[in-house]
Amino acid sequence: MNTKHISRFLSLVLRHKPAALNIELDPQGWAQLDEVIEKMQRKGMKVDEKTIQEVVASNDKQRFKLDLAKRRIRANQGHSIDIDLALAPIEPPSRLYHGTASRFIDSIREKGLIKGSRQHVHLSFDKTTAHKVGSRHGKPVILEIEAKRMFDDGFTFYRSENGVWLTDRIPVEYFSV
Ligand code: HQG
Repeated sequence: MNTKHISRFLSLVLRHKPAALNIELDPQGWAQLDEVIEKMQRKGMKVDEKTIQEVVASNDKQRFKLDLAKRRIRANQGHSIDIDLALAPIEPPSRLYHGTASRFIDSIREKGLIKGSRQHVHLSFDKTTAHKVGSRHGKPVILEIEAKRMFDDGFTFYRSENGVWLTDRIPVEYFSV
């Protein structure tokens, strides 16, 4: 099992489906590292503490975090299950970007950006990242969001440990034209 496969599997378990590994996450999304490793091994996956540490450290988007004692692991963002990352609200920059696919645009222009199955709408700090995010879904389109104006109007923003900006929804009036 290579690093990418392990990362994919951890994303599934830590963001969406802990039952796939027969584990439970605590309210902040942490899993016990020992238990994760043992249960992955039981499934025939060749992992140990060192492999997991390497996956966490080398992950292109820094998707995972180990706690200080390296006893627990969690995903930094992207959850569909109901956990509380306990992030502090923070003032966003003037503009943030959302990468999506052209086939969603009509619906987005009508309803605004909604979080769908995830816990937040995800925004990128720069256009390059937004472009990559959008490409995952099809022909990429980048929306520019007037984040600071939203913040001034009372919307709450968070930034995950790996630099993804998160908010609840984005009404259409905050898209810059
Ligand atoms: C779209 C990746 C129709 C939205 C990235 C997106 C991110 C609408 C899709 C993270 C809509 C949801 C999340 C509306 C939003 N009508 N479509 N009103 N509002 N959408 O995958 O933001 O690689 O749940 O534009 O880096 O693409 O997994 O969200 O296209 O941080 O670590 O509905 O996933 O990180 O798709 O990506 P997703 P996302 P990882």
